Amino acid sequence: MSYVDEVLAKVKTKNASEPEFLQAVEEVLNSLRPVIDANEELYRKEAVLERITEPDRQFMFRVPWVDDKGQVQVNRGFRVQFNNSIGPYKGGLRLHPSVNLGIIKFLGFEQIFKNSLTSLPIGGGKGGSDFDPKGKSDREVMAFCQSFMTELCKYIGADTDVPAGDIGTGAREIGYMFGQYKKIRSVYEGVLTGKGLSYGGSLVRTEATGYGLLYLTKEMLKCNAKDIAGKTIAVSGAGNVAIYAIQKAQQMGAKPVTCSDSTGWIYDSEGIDVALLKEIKEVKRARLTEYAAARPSAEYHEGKGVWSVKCDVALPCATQNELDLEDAKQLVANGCIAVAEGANMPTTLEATKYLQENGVLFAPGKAANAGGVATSALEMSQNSERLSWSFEEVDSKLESIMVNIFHNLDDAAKRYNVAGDYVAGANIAGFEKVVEAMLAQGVC
Ligand code: NDP
Ligand code: 2IT
Repeated sequence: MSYVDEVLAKVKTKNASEPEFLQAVEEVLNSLRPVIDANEELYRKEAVLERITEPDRQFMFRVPWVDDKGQVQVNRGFRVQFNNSIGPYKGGLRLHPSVNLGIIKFLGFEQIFKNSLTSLPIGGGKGGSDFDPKGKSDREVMAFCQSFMTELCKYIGADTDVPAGDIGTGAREIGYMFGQYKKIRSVYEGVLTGKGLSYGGSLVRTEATGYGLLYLTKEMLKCNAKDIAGKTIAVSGAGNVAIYAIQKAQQMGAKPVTCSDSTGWIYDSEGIDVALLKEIKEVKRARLTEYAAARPSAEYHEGKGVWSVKCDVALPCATQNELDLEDAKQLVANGCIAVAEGANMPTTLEATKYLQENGVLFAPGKAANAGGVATSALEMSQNSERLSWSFEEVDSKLESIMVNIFHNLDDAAKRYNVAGDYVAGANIAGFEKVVEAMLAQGVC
């Protein structure tokens, strides 16, 4: 049995109840076969794959807090520190009722390779809780965040592990968590990224994931003799990543016509009105029905359906496994030429295969959405030197990081004779650097 198959079998046995984690490991290990096969003896002896698929450590803890009625509520908190071979653990905190250990592990595992691709010194980690911020008062969110950080602060630090936002964790939550960390530890340090601009945040961090997604998509299209300008774009999600992806796509002369949330989706034949979307989602924290009510050109549909809209480019920006085989078939039938993942693992394995086999350019999340964590690393640099860079400076660094990521994965795919397979290219390029560091540091 090949080394990859042997490790895949072991990982499946050990983590049988974690389907998302198994899906992520399967995708990465399968696409690493050319590299592993070329170094099989060394990697087997050094147990490289067993080590990289097992987190350094994982924390699970009780998060008790008091709701507005005086009732005590209990959530479960997680932090998985996956791999710190190339830098302190770095990765977001997801607050969503679906969160469990397997989901945090899949996100932490992806983060190892994503962070490596940024070319910045950050390791892989992820955390979160099954707490649902939706419908909670600001006081309830604060109570949860303070309780969550009361435990989490034991395991993190500016040179140890630096969390950030993800689904359900935005500027409000990061602010409450930062305040609690500072109070308990009495240290003012860059322990979180995505902070407010008045207390150590970086310009462009809010926009970074969506903007970065478009910088990479534009470069991918350009290198395949296509232009982003004039393209019709289908976007899913209506949160941080989706909003700024839509904004940058418009700035590039493309026309995003959809967005979605967990209850329904919008088709706007005139193109999405970003100011209206921001008002509804960032200020009012309301549903997309309000968007349709305010825009005569918009239709609201219940449930799922964004991928049925005819588009040139699809940008899934909501959550994992939101684009399945049926959706992929529909996209191909409608003439879609490119899919770039703003979310983490939004495309199922079957759908990815179908899209690639049908000539659709496919940029995987660990490359395409790396602009968020890359800008987090730039926030860490600014905190270390106690300076703040201008919007233009951070934005131009972000753009060059995304362009470099695309060329690194394109080159890696070509080196291993899988030209155009950007999934393999991203995994190979991300893996090579981490493994070199792991081997140099011995058995640890
Ligand atoms: P937000 O919480 O800001 O927005 C998430 C959006 O996706 C909302 O519109 C939400 O709808 C929708 N959504 C979430 N879960 C589901 C679900 N189970 N079914 C349908 N819709 C859902 O999160 P972000 O925009 O920050 O994150 C989106 C994706 O991007 C995630 O996969 C995240 O891991 C990834 N990502 C985020 C980065 C960041 O910097 N924020 C960086 C890199 C990747 P509703 O409001 O109704 O729940
Ligand atoms: O998935 C991700 O890369 C994020 N949620 C951002 C992580 C970060 O540390 O900025």
